[in-house]
Amino acid sequence: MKESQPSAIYLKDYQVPPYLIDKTELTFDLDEATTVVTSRLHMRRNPESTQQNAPLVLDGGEDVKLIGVAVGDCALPAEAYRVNEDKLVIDSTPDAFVLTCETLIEPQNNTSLEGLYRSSSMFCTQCEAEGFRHITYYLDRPDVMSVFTTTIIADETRYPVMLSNGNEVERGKTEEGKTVVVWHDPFPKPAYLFALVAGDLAVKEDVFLTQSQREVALKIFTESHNIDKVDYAMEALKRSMRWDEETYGREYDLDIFMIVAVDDFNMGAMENKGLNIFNSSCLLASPKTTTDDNFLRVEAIVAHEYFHNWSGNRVTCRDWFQLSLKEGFTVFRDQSFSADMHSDTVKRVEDVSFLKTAQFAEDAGPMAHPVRPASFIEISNFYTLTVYEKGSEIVRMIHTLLGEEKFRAGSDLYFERHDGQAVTCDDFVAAMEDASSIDLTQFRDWYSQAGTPIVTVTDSYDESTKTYQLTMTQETLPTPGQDSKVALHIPVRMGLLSQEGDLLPSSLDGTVSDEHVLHLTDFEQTMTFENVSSRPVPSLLRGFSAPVKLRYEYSAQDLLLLMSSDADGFNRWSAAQQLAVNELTQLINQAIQGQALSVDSTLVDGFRALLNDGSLDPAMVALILALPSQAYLSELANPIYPAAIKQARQHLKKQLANTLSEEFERTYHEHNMAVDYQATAEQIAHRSLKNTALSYWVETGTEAAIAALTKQYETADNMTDQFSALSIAVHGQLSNAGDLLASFYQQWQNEPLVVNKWLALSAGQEQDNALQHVQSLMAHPAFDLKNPNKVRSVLGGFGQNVSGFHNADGSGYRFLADQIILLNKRNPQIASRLCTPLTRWKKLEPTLSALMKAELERILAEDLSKDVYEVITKSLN
Ligand code: 0A1
Ligand code: ZN
Repeated sequence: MKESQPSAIYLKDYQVPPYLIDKTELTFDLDEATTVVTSRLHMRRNPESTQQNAPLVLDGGEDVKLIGVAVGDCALPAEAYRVNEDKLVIDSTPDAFVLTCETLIEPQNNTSLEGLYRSSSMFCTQCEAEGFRHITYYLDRPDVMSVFTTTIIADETRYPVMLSNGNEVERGKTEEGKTVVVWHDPFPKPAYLFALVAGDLAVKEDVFLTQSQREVALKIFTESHNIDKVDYAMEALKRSMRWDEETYGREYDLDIFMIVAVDDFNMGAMENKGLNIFNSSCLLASPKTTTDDNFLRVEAIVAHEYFHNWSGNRVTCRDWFQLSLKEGFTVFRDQSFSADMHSDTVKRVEDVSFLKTAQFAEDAGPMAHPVRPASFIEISNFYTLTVYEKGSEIVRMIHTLLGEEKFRAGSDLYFERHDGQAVTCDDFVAAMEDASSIDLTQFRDWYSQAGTPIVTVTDSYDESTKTYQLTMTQETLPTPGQDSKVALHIPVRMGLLSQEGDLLPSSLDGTVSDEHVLHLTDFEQTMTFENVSSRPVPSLLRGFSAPVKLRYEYSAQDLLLLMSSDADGFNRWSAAQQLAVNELTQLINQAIQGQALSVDSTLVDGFRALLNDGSLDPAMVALILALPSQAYLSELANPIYPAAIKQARQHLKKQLANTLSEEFERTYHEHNMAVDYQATAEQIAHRSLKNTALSYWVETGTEAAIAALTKQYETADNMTDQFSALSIAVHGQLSNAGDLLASFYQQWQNEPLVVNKWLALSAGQEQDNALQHVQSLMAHPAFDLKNPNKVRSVLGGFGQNVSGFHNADGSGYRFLADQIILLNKRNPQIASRLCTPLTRWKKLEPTLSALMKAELERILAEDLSKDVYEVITKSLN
């Protein structure tokens, strides 16, 4: 452990910056050995600051070497400034001045992938959240917005492409023959949106005509061997640009929009102004190498980064506590876009499943925090599911409360009022409120209160008066640092069904309708519906109208009725899922108690009906047939017995497969169509049902099923079908799984993104010697500890491996802890993310829990990065 431990910073301590930077002029002299960065910052004291005599304190990093600093024309003598750890402090400055700094950095030795670094043969940057300070000394905070001019000097033979934000305004040569390119971005921006790329890159070009008839040049850059895989991203970009005009009235503002793909990247992608940088796994796509899921992910991320141009760049965050201002809103925008491009219900089911599995777990664990955190040690740890996904749910609830039209008016007002500013979540809500005249005072608590509310509903029906009463309570359990909780404003969209499954209109507060939005604002509330002609079955929380845990005692009959008849597609899925959860919960308990597992007939009957109803959307049928995941069942369990969950799932799947084998076989063949691959909703739906049916069918172990799988693997003309066959063989533990894995690697060893999928699947393979297998993968030539995608594939895959990771001797936990210690200093962001599975130790059954805790303690004994330190200490608290 270090002597002085990292300390937290607090939202309540926010102060406006004492200095402003109107203009930023940067010169990069790029070189293999050292890169020289010269900055000229046009600075002045901030008239709004109360600290008029404060010294100038610039942020830097231990990896930045200061060569010289000048104020105006005068180089500062050594006694006029000091470098304290990572800050440059200048005690006295004029009110307005130009500060010149010369610094040296070594991008080739930068393994953290923050600031300027090398990926393959190119230079690239990642500055969000606080990466810019690893390039040069600066006021590296989002409320300091500046107009950037960037000069790049490099050897053109190695770096023919030299890019930065905005427009290219000049090109020339130095006396030594190096090439000089100057970029100017007219829009003031914080340093976290700065970007630079230099390399030998291929480009795909296109043009977009905006709604006001301006031509925008679109350019996607990759290493030359990947340029055949960007067509899909380019089309997705154009769809996004059009959608943002049509849906939000937002037009693109520069004459050029560029995207660059890099192989080494900590996250998915980054919205730098006019120059987005993408993890190649989130940009490149082709039918032969990319699965349906990955196509949709590329489209969603291209859209997400593009939408940030308004929600994030034109209007940005005042401080990092407000991160959800841009992320929650932008996720909501990308989710709506994908829903519009494909299927609304399918998209909602996928997003909600993810939220309920992963965000709910985060919100119930030691890292639980409000969507607008009140404090943090390391901001990189707060790019979380809570800030992103729950943040999006908050925006969605505002949309539900205001309705489409007023929501759009609120968004228009927000962009108009705050264009060019750095603002807060509260400013966003205020714009929504002002444009709609709807009071969101209580609603604002969603931003400051952590934890998932539990909403419990009971009901009663009075035959004689035809009235139906719903009583709802809400409770949010304590989270770290928040012992007592307030009642939130929870919108509950709902309707009533008759026992025959028909819509049952009702009257609530004088409004007669099939559907109502209830406002749960107290800890307990009763709603009375009038004119309800018969005893209803309630369809509650339609479309998942609020991120809560709903508790209502549905009978199996109620669930079957909702599953087959509810008007809301999302709730049809939700009822089916509840039915499966109920079944699995019983099986898990039997497994824990060492009893024989026995499956009830309700779910089997429900699935049979589903498979025999030809009128349903195949995508929805596939979603319903996919049993609740190991991770979701772990979220619901307390304590978690991983092996019992796995056993219950396997048992149920086999029972369903054996009982409904004919239905699965027929469904497989019905949806196995010969078509030219396209990533359209319709084709994706058929493939997903076909492959889901196959995964059941092979559980029967019949020769016909195995032969169908093998044939599909061998003859598939697209990665979705090939990889599905392979995964089914691996997860179904078929005897040919090993051979197929080997042949798959042989075939795809020169396609790194496909190899990453192979690494993840191999690491997740349940087997007796799972740990040794993962260790051999890390020694495999395809593995590279410097590449975050590969680390995520192997260690992420291993985290899902129940027999390997949760091995009773603790070896799986020890192995993961070793990798965290190894990466702690090299790449703190990745190391910190790898800690996530270990943060769940308190919920595990006692023996595993103790083993996991011991590993957290072992990590804590190391000299830790801020990132890892924060997660480990909070987990042990
Ligand atoms: N703003 C990006 C996410 C992002 C955050 C940090 C990064 O580097 C550590 C990179 C990307 C987004 O929301 O897509
Ligand atoms: Zn984002």
